Amino acid sequence: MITLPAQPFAYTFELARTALVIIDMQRDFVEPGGFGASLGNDVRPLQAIIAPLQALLAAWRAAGGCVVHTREGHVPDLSDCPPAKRDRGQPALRIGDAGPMGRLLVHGEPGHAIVPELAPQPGEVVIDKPGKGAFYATPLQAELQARGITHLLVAGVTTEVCVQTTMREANDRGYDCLLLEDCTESYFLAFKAATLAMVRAQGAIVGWTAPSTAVLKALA
Ligand code: C5J
Repeated sequence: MITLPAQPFAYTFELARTALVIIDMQRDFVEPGGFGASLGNDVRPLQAIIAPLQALLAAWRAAGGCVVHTREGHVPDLSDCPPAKRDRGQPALRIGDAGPMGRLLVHGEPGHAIVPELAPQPGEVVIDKPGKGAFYATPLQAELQARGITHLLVAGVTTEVCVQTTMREANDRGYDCLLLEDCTESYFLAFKAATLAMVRAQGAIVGWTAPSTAVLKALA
């Protein structure tokens, strides 16, 4: 068992029963010209988490931990994209439109890919998800159950959308979730801070938060 300092109190997990879940670290969210930028966002703050996440991923792999990557996106005919999702707002480009990195949030397009620094390795779980939460319309629950996973270390983007939605879905399914503070980011600083506070409020009502250095120290 590993116990590390976290908020609102110490987090305990067993390596063999814990997955590192990296949410949507796709070019479409962190690079100019992608889906995130099409909504008018400055994507640069999201790029800052690549380095700490890369260090954590390397240590987690070296320790033999289970790794799960998710990608938000849709099949090319957009049959898994509700019109409400595509039509919402007034973006410069919509899901499925052609941009500099190919069609936005469409499977197989350059922008749909995970950034090269965090690219999945053979044997790691890759979940393609049409929604914000990683459990909706995906095999994630089955993949975790098949591996005996009970705890999730959660990272990725964006904190208040796909990361938080996935944590809440996981929490309702009984997983103990730790959100890695410096390995998640939002286009909105205030939204990230609010999400961290919401997650750990009321005695870890959704989960715990800690910096990735706490995990690195525990694994060393
Ligand atoms: C969003 C995500 N923000 N991965 N997706 O639309 O958080």
